[in-house]
Amino acid sequence: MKLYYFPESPNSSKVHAVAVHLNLSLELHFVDITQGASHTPEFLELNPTGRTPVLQDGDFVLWEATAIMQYLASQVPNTLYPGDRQIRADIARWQSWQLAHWYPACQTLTYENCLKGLLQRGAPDPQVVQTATARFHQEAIILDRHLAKQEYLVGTGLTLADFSVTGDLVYAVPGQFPLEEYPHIWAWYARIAALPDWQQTAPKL
Ligand SMILES: N[C@@H](CCC(=O)N[C@@H](CS)C(=O)NCC(=O)O)C(=O)O
Repeated sequence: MKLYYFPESPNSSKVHAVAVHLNLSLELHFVDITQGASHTPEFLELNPTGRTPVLQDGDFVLWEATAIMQYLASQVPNTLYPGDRQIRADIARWQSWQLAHWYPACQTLTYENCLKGLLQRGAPDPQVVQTATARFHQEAIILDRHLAKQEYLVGTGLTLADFSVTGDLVYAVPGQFPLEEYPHIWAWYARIAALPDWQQTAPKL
């Protein structure tokens, strides 16, 4: 299987981490999105949205990190994505929340407080940061309360849900996420970030 990816992006690194965790061998293809490499005619044939990551398994091409993680985890029996219907639904719940609510909350802070400067697009907009911070708190409270009760998002062990939701915390420090009030999120993130597969694949900040 081939993975077209941009290693500095959590969307790519979380997919890569799952493959490493499951001992699945992937042929890695670096796509330099900073140089427009995800908008070439060849790449758009693979993914018309012009985004990474993309998985290619023979004739089957799959984009969207969450779908790719589920596909990879469906290749071999494992505890990241157990067969039990309710556990899978619970994982889907957190992955859906991540896509719909957590990612947008984190992404705006990452962009305003970190990427904008790196891309030389000016200073953070205080109004946007204020609105994004309020939105971040709204979601972080839910996550922190949940993690006060259990070590991992679903059941008692590590699952795809943890890889999905922690991905957005990779830029927590440069993105100045207001995480001081959320000790359970920090402790959980530290546990995931210490995993050898995460260490091997996480963006090098
Ligand atoms: N919802 C997509 C988001 C993918 C995405 O936004 N990828 C970014 C990197 S973080 C990208 O490749 N952007 C290139 C571009 O938009 O030109 C997923 O989960 O895979």
